Amino acid sequence: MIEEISRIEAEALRRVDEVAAIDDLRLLESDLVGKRSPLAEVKRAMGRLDEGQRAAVGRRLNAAQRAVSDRLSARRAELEAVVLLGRLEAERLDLTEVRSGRDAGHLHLVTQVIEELEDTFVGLGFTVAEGPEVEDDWHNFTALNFAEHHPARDMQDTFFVDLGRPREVLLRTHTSPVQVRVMEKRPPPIYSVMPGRVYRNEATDATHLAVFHQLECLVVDRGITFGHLAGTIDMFTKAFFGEGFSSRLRPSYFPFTEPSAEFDIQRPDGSWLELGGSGMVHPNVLANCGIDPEEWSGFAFGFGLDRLAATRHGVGDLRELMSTDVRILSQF
Ligand code: FA5
Repeated sequence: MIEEISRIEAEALRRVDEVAAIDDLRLLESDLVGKRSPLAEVKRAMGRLDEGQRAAVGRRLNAAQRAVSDRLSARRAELEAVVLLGRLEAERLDLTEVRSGRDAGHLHLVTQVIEELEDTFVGLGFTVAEGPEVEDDWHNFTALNFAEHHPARDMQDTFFVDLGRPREVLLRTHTSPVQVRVMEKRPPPIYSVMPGRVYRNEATDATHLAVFHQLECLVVDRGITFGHLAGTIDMFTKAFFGEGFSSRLRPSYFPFTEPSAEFDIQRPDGSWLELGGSGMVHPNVLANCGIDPEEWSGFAFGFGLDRLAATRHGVGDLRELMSTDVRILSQF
């Protein structure tokens, strides 16, 4: 009987090795280890043996069953690997094709502007700071001296987030809350710029987006005056745009600066581009951030980056900056 088992085992192993497809292996498996397999027949026949013989045959039978199942598992793994390789090969995407060509892609126009402005300001001795896009009322409004029910809060139409108390959590409407975060975190002197995405609940048109970008500049030090503000704006204008450009300030109102001014830049052809808002940091804002307004003073300005990028590249409609159309994107 032991010889019979050896013969069945050798035959079974040979058949496993010969199988070439995973489905055939499944069929073979039930032939070799199923209830009607030759080894199962042997097991049934063992009942007729006496006890001494039965132990020896039983050990041999177990070894044969294990050898056959081990060979089945090994062959299954081999065949599954072949199937997987075939599938990977069939579904392969050659991504290098996209990367190596002339149309290899580039940074978005606004990202290019942000990186250039950061370089310009870092060159002037500023650090770069960031803040969250989901803000709270304190940083976006209250710390910036927007009175609770003052209409100034409606200057910037706000997207509120359904979280916490009503109107407590919102998508920041400007980058000015990052000023507050910077002042809360570290003591003056502060020379920082803060670029980022902002959100306003506005109808979009050629000059307005609901999601756009600003860059904020904040300086807090001893003896800072309006002259430093005007001088810094003019210096950055020339460093970023070139010597042919200049800037001007016009009186305006923001709750967080006093006095406040809008600022424009003049192109070499004499035309003006309205860029952003500015002013001396309001003493209430300094105090709200734990800075003594008797000892320190500062200026801040903030401007729109999308209008800047669009003007520079002659894009007439800001909405085109949001386009995913390759015919538009590949022009820049
Ligand atoms: C502000 O957001 C102030 N935080 C700016 C500021 C900073 C003032 C520091 C004083 C001190 P304003 O809402 O005017 O100000 O927006 C500033 C600039 O963002 C605008 O001049 C414009 O360039 C850009 N901007 C405003 N709304 C939109 C919009 N819907 N789409 C695209 N750009 C916009």
